[in-house]
Amino acid sequence: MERTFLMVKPDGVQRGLIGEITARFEKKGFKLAGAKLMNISEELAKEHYGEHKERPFFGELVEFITSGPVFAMVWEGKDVIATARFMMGKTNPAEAAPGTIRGDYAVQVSNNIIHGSDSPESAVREIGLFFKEEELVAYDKSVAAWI
Ligand code: FUP
Repeated sequence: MERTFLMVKPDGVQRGLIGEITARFEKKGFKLAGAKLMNISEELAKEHYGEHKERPFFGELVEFITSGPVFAMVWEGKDVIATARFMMGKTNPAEAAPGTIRGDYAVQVSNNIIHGSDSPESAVREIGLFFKEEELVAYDKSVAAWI
């Protein structure tokens, strides 16, 4: 089953949106495999955003993502990488469709609430950066058994 790395950024945590964002992925039908509230070190921030290190906004990006706790998550499900990106909306919230997370809750690109892996390779890399294998939980999720 496919896995992705999602993270509520410091702006989302400060604004009390962890529950709202997590609920969207739960209700969609994806399965939470791991989650933690954590502070990101400068070293981890630079590694995570390594592909942007030559971009003019890199310094601000690292400063922002280390400015307060993030809520890091691993989600599982069919096509979860692409579907989660679709649910997040475009990187620039001004272009993100209403109904998407960024479309509903964000205004500017530097504070766009959520991160999500953009490919299977990124997902493997980012899950490995943020989680130890033993922090990910395997379990059956059968809605029918509970209702
Ligand atoms: P995404 O995959 O949607 O998170 O977008 P990118 O990897 O292109 O960008 C990573 C982060 O850099 C964005 F979430 C916000 C920030 N960014 C800026 O601050 N300014 C820009 O012009 C582009 C991205």
